[in-house]
Amino acid sequence: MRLSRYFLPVLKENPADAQIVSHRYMLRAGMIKQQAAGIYSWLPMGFRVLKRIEEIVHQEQIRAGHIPMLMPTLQPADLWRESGRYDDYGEEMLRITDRHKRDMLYGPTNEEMITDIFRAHVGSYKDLPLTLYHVQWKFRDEIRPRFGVMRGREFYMKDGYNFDLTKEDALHAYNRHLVSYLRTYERMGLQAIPMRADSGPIGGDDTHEFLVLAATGESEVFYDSAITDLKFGDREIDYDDHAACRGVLEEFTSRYARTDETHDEAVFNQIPEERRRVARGIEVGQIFYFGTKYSEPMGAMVVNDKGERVPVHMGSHGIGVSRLVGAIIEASHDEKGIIWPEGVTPFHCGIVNLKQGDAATDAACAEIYGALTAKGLEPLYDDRDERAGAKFATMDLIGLPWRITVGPRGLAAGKVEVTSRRTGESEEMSVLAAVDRIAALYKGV
Ligand code: 5CA
Repeated sequence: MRLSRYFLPVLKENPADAQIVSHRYMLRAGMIKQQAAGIYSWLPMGFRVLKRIEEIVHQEQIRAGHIPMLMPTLQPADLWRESGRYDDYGEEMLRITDRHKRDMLYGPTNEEMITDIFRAHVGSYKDLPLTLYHVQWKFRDEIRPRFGVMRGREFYMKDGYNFDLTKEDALHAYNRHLVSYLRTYERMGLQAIPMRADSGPIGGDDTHEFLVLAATGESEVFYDSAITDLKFGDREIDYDDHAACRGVLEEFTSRYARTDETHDEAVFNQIPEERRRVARGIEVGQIFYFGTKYSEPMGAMVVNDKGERVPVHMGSHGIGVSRLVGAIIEASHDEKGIIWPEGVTPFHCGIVNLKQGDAATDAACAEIYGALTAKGLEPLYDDRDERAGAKFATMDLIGLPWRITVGPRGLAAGKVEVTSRRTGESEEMSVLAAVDRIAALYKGV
């Protein structure tokens, strides 16, 4: 993409109403525009990041054996009357009446609808286990939408639902989700810690939230600092292996880590004092096991191997896809702007032309652009007729992890400059070496 042809409405001033850094930078970097309280348009730069996060979520879900599909945003109220949640959900549910006076709602989550799909099409234990998921817009009429996309009213969420014959199998699905979530967040450059939490309106006793530590997080968290040493890394895991998945869950949940909802001061105080941490975190996902809470009232039954009809055991598992855009910025920025991790960056590399209109400089930029594109990478080429300082400021604000700077002086010596946004360190090298360097940095990302 050439910046002169792109749509990047960067703001020079700090927006007055943005209280936290991610909200400020998302507005300043032209990623989003607020349309109503808690409702945002995703401008091209923001949309790119959202899609990259969504793609990682899909890849890791599919790797874990889960099946993608798509359910609508609008749902009939009758389904929710069956589970009893139409009345229970309260004012967070946006209720809509259509022209035939039928009660509808904008889905805040999809347990009822997926259970309806299941009961219509599945009748035998032989079709289990089954995990279906989608990534879809949700609406929760939050009383206090704030912090930009972090607590929106309309937000983008991955929600998955497992159907299993037994509680033991459903707990394996829970463990499998925990493992796949660890991989998912690490690929986004995040450490998200599973913490014992409260299940709220979704229900059930078993639930973990995944929290990214950040001073601006909305949840108060209590944990043993030893937990932050754990990394999932690139270990191979067989998602059908119950013991292996349980082992990972035990490893990542054996240390004390709880949100304020489940915090227990007496248990916490048994940890050596120097390892006790009280901090804040951003909830980027949550997994639940709730047994037959929906399958029983809604009649989602299968025939087991003895010929008996039994309700299926279920759980649901969410990732806050749009919230993650903000959470990643909270975890990765400096005073100049965003610093995107390679896994989610909107463009792989910026190209800054220091002397637009100079034949040799323009040609070298075009060569780099073409070579990166040929390697399957997406560069953003700042080909505007602007001062170098303004170009650098824009690049720093939008946070591409790598930048190639091209100017007549360097070119005379056969060199361009490759700069890391994270460290600020630059290295001079030939055009070809720069292209190879960038390509190598993205191998395996
Ligand atoms: N049905 C279950 C699991 S799919 C469910 O809805 N879980 S949830 O309520 O925990 O939501 C899943 C994730 O969506 C949360 O962890 C959070 O990251 C994100 N989320 C929830 N509310 C909002 C909101 N108002 N704005 C942005 N993201 C949100």
